[in-house]
Amino acid sequence: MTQKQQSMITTVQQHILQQQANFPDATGTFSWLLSGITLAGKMIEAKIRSAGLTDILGAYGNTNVQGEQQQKLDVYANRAMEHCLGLRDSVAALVSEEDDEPVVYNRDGETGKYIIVFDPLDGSSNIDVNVNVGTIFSVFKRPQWGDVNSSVLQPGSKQVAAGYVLYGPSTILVYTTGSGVHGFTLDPTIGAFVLSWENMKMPEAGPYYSVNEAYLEESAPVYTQFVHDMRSGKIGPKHGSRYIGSLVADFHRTLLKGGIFFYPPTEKTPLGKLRLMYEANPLAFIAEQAGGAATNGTDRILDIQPEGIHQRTALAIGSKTEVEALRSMLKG
Ligand code: P6P
Repeated sequence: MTQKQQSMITTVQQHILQQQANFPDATGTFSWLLSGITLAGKMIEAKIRSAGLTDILGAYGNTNVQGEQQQKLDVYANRAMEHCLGLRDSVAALVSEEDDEPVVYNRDGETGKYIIVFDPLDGSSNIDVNVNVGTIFSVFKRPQWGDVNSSVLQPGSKQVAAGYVLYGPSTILVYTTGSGVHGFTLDPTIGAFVLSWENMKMPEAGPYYSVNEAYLEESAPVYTQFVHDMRSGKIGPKHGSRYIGSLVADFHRTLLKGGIFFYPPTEKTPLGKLRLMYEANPLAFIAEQAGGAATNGTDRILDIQPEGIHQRTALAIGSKTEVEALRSMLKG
C-alpha cells in the first residue's frame, strides 16, 4: 500500500478517538475499552479462518446456560472476549451468553466504569457448514451507586455503545456510540479494521423480509398475513425472502439493503427465542441510529426493563416502514 493510500485510511481506533472528541468528559478509557473488543474480534477471526484446518470445529461437549450444545469456537470466543476485556481496568463486569452469571471485577466505581454484555459467537451452530457467524456487544456505564450486580439489568436505552463483528467473506465491524453507525472492514494485510461505511443509514423500506417460515404456523396468524402483505407489495415494495439463520448476518443485510428481520413468539418459544440483552438491545441501538426501528411487537426494544441477563424476547427489526406496519397489524 502506498504512503498516500495509507494516509487515506481511517482505522477503527482513529475513528473511536475522533468520536471521543465529541465527548468532552471522555478520558480515552472508552476507546481503550473498545480496542479490547476489536482485539478479541481479530483473535476470533483468525481462529474461524483456520477452523477447517485445525481441531476447533464441532461440539465442545458441554451445554451452556441456554441448554445449547457449546461449540469449541463458542468457548474460544468467550475466553477471547473475557481475556481481552478483563485486562481493561475500566471494565466493572462482563455478561456473556455463555456464562450463567456476570463476571465481576473488584474495581472501584472510579476505575471500573463500564459493563459489557456480549454474545461471543452468535449463530455458532452454523460454523460447521461455513456460514457467517458474529460477535455482538453492548456497553453500559456502571452507575455510581450500588454494587455492580444490581446495575447490570439496565434497559437498552442506557447503552453507551453497541456493535458487532461479522465473520464472513470479509470480517466487518459495525458500531455506534450514539453518533451514527459506522462500518469497518478488517484488512488482513495490516491487521486493522479500516473505515468502509460512515454514518450508515437503513433504507426506508427494503426488498427483503427475513423469518424462519417453517415456524410461522406456530405463531399468531397475523404474522402470516404480514408476510403475505409484504410479498404482494402492500407494505413497501414486493418483498423477496432471505433467511441465513445467523442473526448478525441477517441483520447486517437488513442494515445495508433494508427490509425486516423478525423472530415472533412461537409455541416452542412463547417469550421469543432471541436474547434481549446481548442480541436484541445492541442491534436495536444500531437500527435506530441508522434510522430504522426495533420492537418486540408492541414495545420499543430499547424501553424494555430486563429482569434477567438471559431474558428472551420476540424481535422485529429493520426499516421503519415494515416494522411500523407490523406493529400496527399486531395492535389490531
Ligand atoms: P432458528 C442462532 O442460533 C440464533 O440464535 C440466531 O443467530 C438466529 O437468528 C436464530 O438463532 C435462528 O433460529 O430457530 O431459525 O434456527
